[in-house]
Amino acid sequence: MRPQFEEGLTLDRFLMETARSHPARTGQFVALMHQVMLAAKMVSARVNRAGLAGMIGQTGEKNIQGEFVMKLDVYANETFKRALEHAGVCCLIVSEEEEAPIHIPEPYQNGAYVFMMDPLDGSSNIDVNATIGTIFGIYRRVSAEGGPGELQDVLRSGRELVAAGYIIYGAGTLLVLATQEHGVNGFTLDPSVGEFFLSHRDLKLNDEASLYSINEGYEAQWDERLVRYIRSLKDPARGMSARYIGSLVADFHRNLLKGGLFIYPGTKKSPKGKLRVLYEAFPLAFIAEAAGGAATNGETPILDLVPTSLHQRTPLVIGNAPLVAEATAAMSATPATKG
Ligand code: AHM
Ligand code: MG
Repeated sequence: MRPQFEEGLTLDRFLMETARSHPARTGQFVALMHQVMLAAKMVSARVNRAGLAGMIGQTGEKNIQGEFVMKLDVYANETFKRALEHAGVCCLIVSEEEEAPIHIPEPYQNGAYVFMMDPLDGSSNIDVNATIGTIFGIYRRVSAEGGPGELQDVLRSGRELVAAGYIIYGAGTLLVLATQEHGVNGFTLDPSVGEFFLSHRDLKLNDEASLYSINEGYEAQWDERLVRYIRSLKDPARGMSARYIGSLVADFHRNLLKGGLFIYPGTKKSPKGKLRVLYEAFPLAFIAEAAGGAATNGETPILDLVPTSLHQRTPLVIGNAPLVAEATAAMSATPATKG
């Protein structure tokens, strides 16, 4: 049975207490999470004064996905990278902002973990002060300890994740962490003391799911079955309502708390959709399953995928399990033949 943690517990103490129950502990996971907390606090502080500090706006460069890089994306990427490179806890880092895997530079030591991140998700929302976040997933390495990490450490099934989480920089800053053993817990940053405190204990998706989230602006590019399914959700008898921010992390978090369905489908133009397997879909699928929900690409549970490249994309259907199952069935139903 899981220990019951009281609200108000710091993330620091939560990590130490949960690590105690791990027979094979090396202290590296706790040390890694300390670096995540440090980077999260630095990015949170910068997000809060982004307008003042001139961080809003674009650097003028494009990133590897061909999108304009915002200044805050660059800052978040550098901050998380530095924090993790220097602590001797990672052997490889994968970032949305960098095409190649990031190896640990000399003279720092290689550690036991692989860290995958979208350092600042929802970047189109930066300059309108809407909620953005950092998404991360963590593997334990399979290659030999001590040396640099290898591609086999990262191109593997999502089922092998040891932990995943996200940090939301919104009205407040919240770090949500999911592990196999301790489920999903949320910790809110109190900026006046610089600590994350347990505020959302053992999160489970709300059963009374009445929200759906999809970018309906792309309806003309959808498969007809998806068009019909989304229309069916608008039947007043279903009592559903739409919410879509355009920051995956914020859309997911709201649906986690309120219950709902998020879909970023493949389209005629982009059959694999937009979202990335390793550092967007995998972490959120891991969290969704740990919170009693489900995630699929329409055919396969997301966590069963085994990516073959670092920046691979996938359609994503995620949220309450009954809604995910319903959506998947509707989207894969044999199209009616025209008579
Ligand atoms: P980003 O990682 O560059 O911010 O892009 C991913 C974002 C997600 O946060 C969000 O779900 C999606 O793009 C929104 O895309 P769209 O504007 O096509 O609906
Ligand atoms: Mg993103």
